[in-house]
Amino acid sequence: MTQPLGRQSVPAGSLIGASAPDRTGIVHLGLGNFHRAHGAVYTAQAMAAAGGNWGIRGFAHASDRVVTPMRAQDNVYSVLQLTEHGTEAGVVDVHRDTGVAVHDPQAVVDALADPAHRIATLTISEVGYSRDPATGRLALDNPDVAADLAPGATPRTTVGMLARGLEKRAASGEPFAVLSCDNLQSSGGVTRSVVEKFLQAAGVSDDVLAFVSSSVSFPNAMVDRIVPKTTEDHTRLVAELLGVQDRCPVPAEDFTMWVLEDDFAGGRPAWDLAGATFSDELEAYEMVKLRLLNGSHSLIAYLGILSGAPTIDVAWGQDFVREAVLGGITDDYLPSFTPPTGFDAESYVAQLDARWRNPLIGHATTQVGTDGSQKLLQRIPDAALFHLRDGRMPHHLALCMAAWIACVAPPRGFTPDPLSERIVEPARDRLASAVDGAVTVLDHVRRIVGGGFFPEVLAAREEFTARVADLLTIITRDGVRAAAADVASA
Ligand code: CS2
Repeated sequence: MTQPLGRQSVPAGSLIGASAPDRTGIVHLGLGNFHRAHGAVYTAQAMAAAGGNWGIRGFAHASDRVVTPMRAQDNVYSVLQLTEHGTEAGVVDVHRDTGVAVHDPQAVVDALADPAHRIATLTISEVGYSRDPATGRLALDNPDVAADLAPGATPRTTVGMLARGLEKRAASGEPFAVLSCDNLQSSGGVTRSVVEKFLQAAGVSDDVLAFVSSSVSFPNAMVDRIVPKTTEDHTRLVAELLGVQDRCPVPAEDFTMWVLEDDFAGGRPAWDLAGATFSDELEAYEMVKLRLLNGSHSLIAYLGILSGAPTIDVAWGQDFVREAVLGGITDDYLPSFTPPTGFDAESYVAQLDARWRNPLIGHATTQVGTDGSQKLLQRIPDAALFHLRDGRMPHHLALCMAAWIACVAPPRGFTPDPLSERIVEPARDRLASAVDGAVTVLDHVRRIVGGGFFPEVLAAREEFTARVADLLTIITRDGVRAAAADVASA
C-alpha cells in the first residue's frame, strides 16, 4: 500500500519549482485541471527562480470534486506529463488554501479585498464571464446575474464575486490585477468590461468605479496547454512513478505556453523566469491560439463525434478530419489575422499535428465539444466575417457550425452518434426550443444563427447561414464525410 501524498511525503526530487511560503499573494478562481497544470506550475517555478509571497488561495466555483482531495493532502498534487518519449510526474506545492466559492462567497470577496493579495487569476472557462452571445457584453438578463444584482444579494456568479471583492478593496485603495487565463479574445478587456458593467448596474459609488478604472489592471493573456480529465489510469501511473497515492493528479501534455501583457498594478511573480513571455502583441497571440488551435480543435471534436471518434488523436487520425482541419487553417484561419512578429505558421502547424496526434493524452472529443455555444463565439464569427465582408465563403467555418448543430441541436429525423449525448451544452434546452417547429433545415439553422446565440452581424450574413444549412443537410442525409468532401471540393 503506497502512502498518501501530503506536504510531508513529497518524494525527494519530485517538487516542481518551489513550495510557496505560507503567505498568499494570489487569489485563483476556477480550481480545475487546467490551472493546476498551467498557471500554478509557472508560479511554482517563478518562486524557485526569484522567491516572493505568491502562494495561491484557490477556489473552485461550485464543485468540491478537486477541493476535497486537495485539502486531504495539504493542497499538494502531482502533474503527470504524458509524452511519446516517456511519462514523468512532479509535485506542485503552491496552494496554501482551497475552498468552494459558492459555499462561501464572502470568503472570496474578503480574499479579493485583502491587501496582501495582489493578483486574481481566473480559469472559469468562457461560460464564467456571463456574457450575452449576441452583444458580447455582461448579460444583465441572465437570471444568475440578475439575482446577484439584487440589493443585499450574496453573489453566486464569478463576475458578481469579483465585482463585490473589488468594491470592498476600494476602501484600502490597494492596487490589484485581474488576470483572465481563459480562451477569450481580448481576455483582459472582456473581464474589465463585465466587471465594470456589473458595478455600474449595482449602482456602486463613483469612488469605487474610479478605483477600478485607475488602480486595477486587467492584462490580456494567451494560455496554452492541453489538459484532459483525470482518470484512474493517471492515479495508478503516479503511484508507480512517485510511489505515493495522489487522489487528484493532473494529466497534461509537455507543451506549455503563456504570453501576457506586463501590466500588473500590484506586482507579479517572476513568471518570465519560468518560461512565460511578456509581449505587447497580445491580440495577435490570442488570434493564433484561438483560431489555429482552439477553432481547429472544435472542428476536430465535432467531426470526430459525428464519426464515433472518442478522443482527439483518434479523430485526427482520420484523413477526412485532417484534410478539413488543415484546409480550414490554410483557407479560413491563417488569412484572417496578422500574426505576431516572427511567427512561423508552418512550424506552429507541425507542432499542432504532433500535439493532436499524441495517443497518451486521451483528450475526449466530447470534452472539447462541451460548451460549444460559448466557445464557438471565440472561434468562428470574427474569422468568418473577415471573409464574408470580402465576398468569400469560409466553408470550413460553416462546416464546424453545421457539425456542432448536428451534435447538439440536430434537425428532426437525424440522430447523431451516441457520443454526442456526452457533450455538456448549457444552451441545449434553449436551442431545442428555438428550433421547435422549424420546417426546413434552412429555417432550423436561421433560428440558431439568428436566434440570439451568435452576434447579429453574423446572422445578417444570410449566405453563411445558407451554407451552414447546406452542410447540415449533407451531414443528415449522407453523413459527415460527405459534408467534408463537399467543403474540400468547394
Ligand atoms: C480546447 C481547449 O476544450 C477546448 O475547447 O480547445 O481546452 C484546449 O485544449 C486548450 O485551450 C489548449 O491550450
